[in-house]
Amino acid sequence: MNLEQQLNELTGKMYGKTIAACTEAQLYNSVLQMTKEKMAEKPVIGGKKKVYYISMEFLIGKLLSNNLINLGIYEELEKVLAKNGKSLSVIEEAEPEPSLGNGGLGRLAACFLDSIASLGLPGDGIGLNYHYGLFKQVFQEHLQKAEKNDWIEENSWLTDTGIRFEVAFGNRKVTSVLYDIDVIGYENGCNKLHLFDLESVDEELVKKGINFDKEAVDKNLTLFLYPDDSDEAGNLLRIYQEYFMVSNAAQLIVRELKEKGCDLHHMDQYAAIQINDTHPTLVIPELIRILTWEEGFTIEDAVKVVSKTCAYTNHTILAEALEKWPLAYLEKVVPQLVPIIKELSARVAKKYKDPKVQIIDEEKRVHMAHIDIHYGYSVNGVAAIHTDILKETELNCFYQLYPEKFNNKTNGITFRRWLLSCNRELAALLTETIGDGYKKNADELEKLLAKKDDEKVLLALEDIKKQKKEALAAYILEKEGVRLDTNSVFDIQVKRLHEYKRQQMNALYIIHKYLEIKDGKKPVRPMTFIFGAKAAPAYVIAQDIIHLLLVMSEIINKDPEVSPYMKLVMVENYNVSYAEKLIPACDISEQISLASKEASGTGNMKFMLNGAVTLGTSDGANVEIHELVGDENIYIFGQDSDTVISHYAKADYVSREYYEKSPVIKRAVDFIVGKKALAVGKKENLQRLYRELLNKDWFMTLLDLEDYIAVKDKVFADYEDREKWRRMMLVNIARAGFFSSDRTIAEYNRDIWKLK
Ligand code: 26V
Repeated sequence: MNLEQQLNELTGKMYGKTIAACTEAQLYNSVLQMTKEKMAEKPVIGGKKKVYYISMEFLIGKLLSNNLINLGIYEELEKVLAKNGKSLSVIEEAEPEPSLGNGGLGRLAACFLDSIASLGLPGDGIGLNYHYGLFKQVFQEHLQKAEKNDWIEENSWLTDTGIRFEVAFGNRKVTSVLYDIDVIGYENGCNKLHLFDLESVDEELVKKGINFDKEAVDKNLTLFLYPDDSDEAGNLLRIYQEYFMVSNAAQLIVRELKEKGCDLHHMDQYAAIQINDTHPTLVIPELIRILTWEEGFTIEDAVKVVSKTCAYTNHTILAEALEKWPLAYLEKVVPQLVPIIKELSARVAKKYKDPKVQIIDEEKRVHMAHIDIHYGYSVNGVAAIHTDILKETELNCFYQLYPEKFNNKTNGITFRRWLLSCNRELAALLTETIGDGYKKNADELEKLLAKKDDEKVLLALEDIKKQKKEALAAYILEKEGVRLDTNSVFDIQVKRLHEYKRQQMNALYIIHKYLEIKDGKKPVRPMTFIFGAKAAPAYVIAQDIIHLLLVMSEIINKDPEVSPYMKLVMVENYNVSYAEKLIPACDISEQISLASKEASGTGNMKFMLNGAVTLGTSDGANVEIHELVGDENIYIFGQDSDTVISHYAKADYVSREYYEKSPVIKRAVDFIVGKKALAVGKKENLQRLYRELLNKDWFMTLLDLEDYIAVKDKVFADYEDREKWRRMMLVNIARAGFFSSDRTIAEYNRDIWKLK
């Protein structure tokens, strides 16, 4: 049976209709079903040893397009549908997006699963099946409101495995349900994403917005993904979630190892457990508990084998993001683990006197990262500069103890989603120009460098950028009601909202430009500034920054004197699907974090791959992008990480000095609380942000503002040298091969997992 017959049979069975007669939603469901069946026919990737990638977040995004590409049937299906008067891209819109992650960390986990399967390595993800992903963002009165964000429909990618485990919180027991999502490699076999749910979960608990009864753990455990912050009840629930995940993970792993006939004393020869940030740390004491209590191990043997099996990835140096749980919380949630954690802590205390490396500190807080470092065999950072900072500064005392455990694994992105799927036009041009070897071997993108002076290729690149800008402009007009000029320069900053990422610095540049236009200094070409960002609901200053951006967009877009020259749009509910539309349309990629603070960034890689030029600080993977493309194909500004770290050490940064010294800075900052802004926005929010910038500015916005303005002006000027710009686009694409997550995963396997 050919594809068309198969699909027709399914639409007939499911809806009693032909392809042509189905609605888009019915067709989506039928195509989903057909794709699932085809994936189920693929061989499961096997091998003696398997990696278990445990993570609280898998920001998988929509799956249809990617699965079709990896199965190798995208184009064929597209044709079949077209023949029947249907459009695959319209059908793709019907898929709900599972937002099972906050941002970079969760999206990285999803890219990794794709690469593990695409390299044919045995490796499964283990996480939670949140019923509501990260909240849905809506804007009301220039403020962010959070709404619940459901994604599970009657037909979905989830398959109930029939596997159930019991999880004990002290004396209280709950039952889990295991759902699997197949992860298909690019022209390869299948692995699994295991998502555990709570059998007794109750969606009725959710009332208005995203509020729910946080105490009813046996009903709420898997309702929500945590948006990075919370109150005390929330913190307790977070520990419940973490333990629920790792208890299930440990049971699943032990069960699979036994099925393979593994003597658990040699667990490390059959399994590598990658701990994605500290959130799954409790898997270490939990495995030790199972081995000693249920498998008759001595504590010595259990500690030894678990320490040879678990490896830890650090994703941030921000102190406030490193988990430190009060021992009292753990006593409440998982009393059964407390004696083990105490034992692990006592062993460390006996060996090392330095208070900085203890597991339980003097205030009786348990430092999760310290458990991972002492009782895991590998500690890795996610970009070269990040790992250096861990070794030299943040984790230096641990590096002194265990230099051999530390290693770097620079992040990567899957080119299937971030090129083949989101930019089919560019992929086609690349195939035409350099062949399609780059699809399996990303380094082959370098072949493009030979076309650096090929007018035809350069113009084709520019043309694709224009097409993508037009597609984005149409989408933004429909969704946000703002009309964009596709001859303008598209400058984009999309990522979670956080002070260290410095969206506020970008906002100050925009205010500065607005004031220049008001003064009569008009740019030679219109500028379009696009933002997308969610802020954790309890993060007050982040909410204020969103407020400022929304206020500014109203002021700018409604001013007939200014709007022909600049537009500002903050898109609502930025998510993976939106990213797939924004990134291919970008000219200038904003990566402007305070140096030392952005561990890696992965958006920076996606933009580069799609031919945007980076405007950034020497931070995270920007440093490696800079090395790869050279000075002439990137715009770097601002203080370097050593300078920033020394400001923190000496506590000598005073933002007000920068404000007072520079009339340009002063004028832009004052605008926030000036008449015009207050006429549109809220006094409370704007004044709070103003005071924060003047009196605190913990992430040093004003430190780099002048340099940022100067370099950004240069970027816009250079854009007018079209020939130069086209070549920059080409070099960026050609040098992006290093950032394929296939390379990252090959390194994890070579240095940490050693699967085959
Ligand atoms: C968590 C929290 C929680 C409390 C308040 C502030 C805060 C700030 C940041 C975070 C995120 C921690 C982990 C994380 O998502 N890291 C990101 O990981 C990406 C993948 O490695 C990396 O590209 C990003 O640079 C890094 O921020």
